[in-house]
Amino acid sequence: MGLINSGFGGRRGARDERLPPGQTLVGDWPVLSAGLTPDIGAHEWSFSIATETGTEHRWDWNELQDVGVEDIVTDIHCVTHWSKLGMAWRGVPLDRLFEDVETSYDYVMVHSYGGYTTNVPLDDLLDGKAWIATEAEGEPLTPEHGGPARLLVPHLYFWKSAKWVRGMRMMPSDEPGFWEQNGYHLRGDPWLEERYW
Ligand SMILES: Nc1nc2c(c(=O)[nH]1)N[C@H]1C(S)=C(S)[C@@H](COP(=O)(O)O)O[C@H]1N2
Ligand SMILES: [Mo]
Repeated sequence: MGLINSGFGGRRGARDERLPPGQTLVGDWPVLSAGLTPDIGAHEWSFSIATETGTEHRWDWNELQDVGVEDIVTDIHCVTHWSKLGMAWRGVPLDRLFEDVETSYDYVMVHSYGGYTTNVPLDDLLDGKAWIATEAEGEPLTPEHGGPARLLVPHLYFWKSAKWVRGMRMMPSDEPGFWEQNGYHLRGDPWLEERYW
């Protein structure tokens, strides 16, 4: 991966201040997938939120677009020490999708096509902090980067941003997803270096 020289003679610049501890800038966009890339067409994709009452809120591709997309510029940080600054994304805010969801549970298990899971506290998905992303850098998400749609939770390590996302299930307590069962931190704040537990 192409490393970008982030400093000028050791002076700390704006870029360094945006880099969490232990991270290195990359110019390209690495692909990190635990398994095979599922082949999901937008027409067969849907996203659902399931609550403790058995209620399931579901959006197909067109319904998701109708909720309303927004443009986001954000940095992303992978636990394997690479960060990418100022990426342009487009997606639907989770705030909008949770508007009609009634739940007393505080934790979410995120499920992907292909079987990947990751756990996120509900608070980390609301108040403008997370999106169902459908585009990056001005293009539809490619399959290897999670197309047609992935979760984007940029303030947490990038393993929380589940590719090929298909749904969320509310949970009464925090439970580990795929990488969390394999030693990754339950929350994953890059500024606190919550890498492993
Ligand atoms: N479904 C799914 N989502 C996933 C992963 C995965 O293996 N499967 N890998 C995670 C990890 S560890 C990272 S760093 C990012 C990588 O996203 P990218 O390949 O678009 O860079 O996706 C995350 N989301
Ligand atoms: Mo990662």
